[in-house]
Amino acid sequence: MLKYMRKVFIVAAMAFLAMGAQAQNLVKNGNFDTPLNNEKTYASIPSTEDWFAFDKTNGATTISPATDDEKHGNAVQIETTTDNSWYKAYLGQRIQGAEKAVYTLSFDMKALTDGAQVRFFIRDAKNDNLFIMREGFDLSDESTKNQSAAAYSRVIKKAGRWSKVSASFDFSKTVNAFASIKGVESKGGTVTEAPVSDATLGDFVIVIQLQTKDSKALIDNVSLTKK
Ligand SMILES: [Ca+2]
Repeated sequence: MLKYMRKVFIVAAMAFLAMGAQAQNLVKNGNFDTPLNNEKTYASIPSTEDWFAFDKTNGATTISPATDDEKHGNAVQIETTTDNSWYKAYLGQRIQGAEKAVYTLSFDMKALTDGAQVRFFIRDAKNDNLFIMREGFDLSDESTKNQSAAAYSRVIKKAGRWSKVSASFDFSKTVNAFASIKGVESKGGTVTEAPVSDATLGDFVIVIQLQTKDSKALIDNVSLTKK
């Protein structure tokens, strides 16, 4: 009996350790076990802390619940019929509370059209022009002047299979513009880096969207975890 008890205790302790080692996912319902509710789409960020479909394209982009193979089950399908600007249409979730640390945003994606281009970033929930900065992004680096300091973009060449997309964000820093450094400067502006505020850390939105027209993809297993 004692021997059995000891065995149970060891198994329980190991399970506990395994749980502790796994970084906490700040995204709720990242696997869409509860299907996305898209009965209503939003043209401004809602107060909900659940997934939401943001749409300022009058339906040119649709974001809807979908199901795939047994492994993935519920997912979300994004379909575009027009090119998409960063502020127009996206799958979003409002999150309240991160630390001043580097976090990795990760998700599974299955392109349903060849060359589907996904873009993802993290913005302040209230300020339209305040973004968490990409990890390691250097505003003065000439080689990345054509890139956004806020957003990552990936092209999935071949349709039909799942792949993992991930990149890291530095939650100690924000930038005041979405466009590329060169793009902002060509209009006489400046991209400025600033330390993150408690307001941003306590209320931000993760954004996942397709960039180009006539693209379709499934998204699943979204996580935001400390690196
Ligand atoms: Ca799923």
